[in-house]
Amino acid sequence: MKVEVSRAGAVETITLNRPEVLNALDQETKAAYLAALRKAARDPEVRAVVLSGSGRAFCAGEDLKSHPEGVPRSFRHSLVSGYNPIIQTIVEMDKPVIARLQGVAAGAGLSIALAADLRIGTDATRLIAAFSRIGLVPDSGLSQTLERFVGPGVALELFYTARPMEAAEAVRWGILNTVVAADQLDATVASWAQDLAAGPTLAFALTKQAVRRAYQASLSDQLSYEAAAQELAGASADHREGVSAFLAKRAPRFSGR
Ligand code: LHQ
Repeated sequence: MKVEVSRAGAVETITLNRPEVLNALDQETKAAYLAALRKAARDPEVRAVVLSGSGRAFCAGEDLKSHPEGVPRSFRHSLVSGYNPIIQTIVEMDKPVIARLQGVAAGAGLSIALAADLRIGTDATRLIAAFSRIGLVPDSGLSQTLERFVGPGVALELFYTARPMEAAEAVRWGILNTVVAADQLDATVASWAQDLAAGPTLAFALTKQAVRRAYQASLSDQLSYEAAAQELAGASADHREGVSAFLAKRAPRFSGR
């Protein structure tokens, strides 16, 4: 299977499984990936998602060996039907998404990593906006997502040079949330994901939306959104449980509702 899905409690892990090509994405893999993401997004039993890649890399982007004539028939079609819905599903799903970045994320693989909510890496993590090396422009949201982390000057430097960004630099920019020893990566990702899956899922969904819309909204729009979102979160069982737990000086047991 080019994409593997596994479940541990309320955590769904979706793994790209083509290690021989650093998990590069051909047609079949993109279709299976999108289907797995959509299924996880829809399933109320799933309360956190981990994006992973098997072998030494997270994902090397488009499979450059999979096009019979060297290039896809239409780049636009490849994006509109393949990558864009993958990115939108990750960004819009109403549950936390963690990218497990044990090695290189390049091209659209980097775009996928930056579409996740959180990123956990190791000393071997390398982020490469590879597009200019093959005469292409950043796609799958990267011109926006990377620019938001580093600003326009560094984003353009990274796009023009396609130099690898090492883990320490990615931490400084806030791209990697944490870096751990390679042998601690799985335990750390599992622990973060389980904590998120045990959290107030509705409040997390509204928080994710709030942060996403913050880029477009005026302050007064954002204040209105926060008030409406808080009305919803405030009516949830998890809010009542959180307050009860606080008053009883115990840990909350969130149900996700
Ligand atoms: C690969 C790939 C790969 C196939 C490594 N494909 N085999 C959207 C719209 C439509 C079309 C175009 O694209 C897009 C979006 C994009 O993603 S464009 C960007 C595509 N990706 C790249 O340009 C990255 C290409 N890969 C690399 O630059 C290097 O492989 C990196 C820097 C990722 C890793 O370098 P190394 O660690 O030195 O590994 P390697 O190069 O030796 O790769 C290992 C194997 O994986 C090797 O196969 P081989 O048979 O020689 O062992 C590579 O050919 C294969 N591979 N990326 N994208």
